[in-house]
Amino acid sequence: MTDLIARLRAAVGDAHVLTEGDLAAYEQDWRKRMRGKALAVVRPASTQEVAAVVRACAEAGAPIVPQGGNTGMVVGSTPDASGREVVLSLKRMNQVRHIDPANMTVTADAGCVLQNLQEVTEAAGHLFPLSLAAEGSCTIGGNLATNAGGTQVLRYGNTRDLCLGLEVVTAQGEIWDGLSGLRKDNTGYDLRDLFIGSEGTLGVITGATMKLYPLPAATLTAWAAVPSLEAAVSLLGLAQQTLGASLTGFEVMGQFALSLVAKHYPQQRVPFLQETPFCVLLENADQESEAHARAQFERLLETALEQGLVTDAVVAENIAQARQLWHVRESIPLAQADEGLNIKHDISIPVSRIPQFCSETGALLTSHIPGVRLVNFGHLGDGNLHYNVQAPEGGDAAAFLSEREIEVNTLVYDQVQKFDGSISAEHGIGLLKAEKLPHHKSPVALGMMRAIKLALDPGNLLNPGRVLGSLR
Ligand code: FAD
Ligand code: 2HG
Ligand code: ZN
Repeated sequence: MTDLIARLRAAVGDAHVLTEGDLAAYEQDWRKRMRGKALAVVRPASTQEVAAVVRACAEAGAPIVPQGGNTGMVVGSTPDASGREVVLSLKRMNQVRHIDPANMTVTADAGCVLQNLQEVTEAAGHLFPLSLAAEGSCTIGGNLATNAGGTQVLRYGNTRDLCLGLEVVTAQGEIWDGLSGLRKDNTGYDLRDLFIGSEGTLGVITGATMKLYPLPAATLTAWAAVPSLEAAVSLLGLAQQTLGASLTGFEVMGQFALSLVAKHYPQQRVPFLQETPFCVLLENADQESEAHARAQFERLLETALEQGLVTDAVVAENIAQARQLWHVRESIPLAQADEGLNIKHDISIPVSRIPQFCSETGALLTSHIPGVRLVNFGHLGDGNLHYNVQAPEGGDAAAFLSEREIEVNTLVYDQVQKFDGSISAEHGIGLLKAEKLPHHKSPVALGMMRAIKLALDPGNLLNPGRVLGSLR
């Protein structure tokens, strides 16, 4: 392996091949579920350098773990404990390459931090709508590799829907320049869509061309107390009817999830916390004017109050207030982490069936595990719930996970299957859910996925074991 390290150093420079010192930022996943050991962390600065790194690793038979911001939720971007895997960090490839205003596209390096991409495009007068709480550290390459969702999917779709072209280094170390800004291109198989959502198992994304949108004239945020999940689903229907395409976000938050924010961040004010089992956060991005958006929002909320779908509501008066409301919502994953290790289920269910799913599954879980705490929130507008499970109050969270995680996952995922849902709506499979995938995907689908993996990466060197588990 000394030969490999020497080749990596030659490819990217000595200072960018890390083999000692504190590598926790690269070896530990965000949720602290696993800590691995890398053979080396390599930080290339260009697509050519990525290609040279991949070629060197391929010749040495060293597995590669691509890594962006390392904010993933399913342990996909950190090395295993073998000490054999090379972490390929894209963080130095962080430039916005080009904005094409007439084509409404932006082309950026894969390691470009999402918030930076949002800010640069906004300064140029455009909206890049992908938005999630990790945006200050996740990268556009990681967003593409996981096909991230976030809080604007209702209006703009997932990351896949925002992407027009990719640049990828293949498992053989070749560069595929697919950086097209075309909205129509039917010239055979869609290679771009193959790499999106492949979680680093098929190629290393080094650049992307993404769609831009006009900035809205006004964006308003409302927070509503709802008496039940059924009411939240009806409110979603009413909001879609009233606001049409202006409805850009519709998030639901359970009382216990919000109480964790109040507990761990007492400086934050959580509206209606004591009064209601669920709150909903709505966003209305209007192309006309703030007055128009406010009038529409008020009409919606008045009707909802009359119909008993909402018991109380507040519309943010200004941007600072809107940010505070979003901050409460986005603090839930952090507050949950502060509360202790936990089990996450990032599931999607047809929206209409979510209330029944929650009442049935909640009853099953509490009868199996008295005192279990459900941290329930998510992107209701997309049918995507974060149906998370926290150990009973005062219990040892690590012991709870080692004793009960398999049972809890089986119970929840069996319910998801019963309700025609998916066991991963937006976070992906990684290492954490790889064992579960065969139970929830048809043998035909799995067979095609394995065939694609072996065709593109016959040596199984790109993120081996993630998504598909062992290929043998
Ligand atoms: P990483 O975590 O570094 O990597 C994720 C996966 O992609 C790994 O398998 C890795 O190998 C692969 N990968 C990374 N870069 C590349 C590349 N250039 N080429 C090939 N493969 C690559 N996710 C959502 O979908 N919606 C949310 O609302 C959301 N909110 C979050 C909130 C918080 C507080 C946190 C911590 C996470 C959240 N996430 C959310 C999860 C996470 O932010 C996303 O999965 C994000 O897309 C990961 O980007 P990253 O750059 O951190 O990727
Ligand atoms: C979010 O929507 C993220 O905030 C994280 O997808 C979800 O912590 C989670 O379970
Ligand atoms: Zn989410």
